[in-house]
Amino acid sequence: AYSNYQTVNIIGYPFSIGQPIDGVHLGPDAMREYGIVQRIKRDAGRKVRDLGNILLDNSRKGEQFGIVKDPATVSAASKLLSEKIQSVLEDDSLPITIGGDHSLAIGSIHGHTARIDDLCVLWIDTHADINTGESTVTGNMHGMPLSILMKELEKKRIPGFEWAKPCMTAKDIAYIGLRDVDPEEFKYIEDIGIHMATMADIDHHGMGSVFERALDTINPRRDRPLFVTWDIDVFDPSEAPSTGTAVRGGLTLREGLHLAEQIAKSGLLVGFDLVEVNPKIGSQEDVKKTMDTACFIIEALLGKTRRANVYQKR
Ligand code: EXY
Ligand code: MN
Ligand code: MN
Ligand code: MN
Repeated sequence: AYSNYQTVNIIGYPFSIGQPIDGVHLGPDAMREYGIVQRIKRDAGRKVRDLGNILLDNSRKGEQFGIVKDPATVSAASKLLSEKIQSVLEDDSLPITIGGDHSLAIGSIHGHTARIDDLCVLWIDTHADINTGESTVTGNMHGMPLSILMKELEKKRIPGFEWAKPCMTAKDIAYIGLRDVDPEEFKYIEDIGIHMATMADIDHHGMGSVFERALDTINPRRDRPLFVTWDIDVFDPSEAPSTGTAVRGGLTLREGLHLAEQIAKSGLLVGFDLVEVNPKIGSQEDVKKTMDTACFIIEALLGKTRRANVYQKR
């Protein structure tokens, strides 16, 4: 098992330029104020280090490539995250990156693949986040990170990401939770052959078998290190209202916990992101509920179960 790390390192990524709504860059500090570090320390059974926020440039320049907004700023910030992840992985710990918008996955996944061989990824999200410069309708880079990482889409890459060689292919990645996929994204997913478990699959098969089927696809011998990039908007807005691209018909908290507990139990987890919490969206109780949902998931990914309020030592 890879997940018997004794140290968990929290990295804050205060970035919002991948999408248009103000506030998502405040996610890391809002989660700290909410008590995420203490909550993990209380039950984690591991050392928890808060490494602070990446010192990045989160200012809009108004640059565009086609309709893609501020790709150079997104690239520079993601590069800093990749470098940070690589240095943290050197001292044998499990990095948790708290966003910030989902463009951060460019840096987190690149950083992990630079240090960990044979990495596979679960993309837990309402959205496919695989738009290219040609296919995007909004120009928002939080809808594009996977297109920058996929070898099969290298020819469609926008300039400015030369530092990040494409590091993922179809057999390395599986989606769980999709329900808002653009037509062009769906074409890419079909052409490339990426495994997708939509909300319909979850309704039909249940989260237990959806997880097993996803791992059967990307990790058949259960011997590949697993990275998880978790977009809080995968939840139903009733569970996580404070996020920029909420879509009804999402996960219940119980489905999310079932998935996170299975990931932890696999013993394969080597790192994860928790993205798109926006503390400026909705009422105070909306924000609190969203951050509580995020904390539940982080604790469950680190091994907390509903059997007992103490992390099971692996
Ligand atoms: N597919 C739409 C777009 O490309 O803009 C919406 C993307 C939402 C992305 C959020 C992070 O999950
Ligand atoms: Mn996303
Ligand atoms: Mn999303
Ligand atoms: Mn989102």
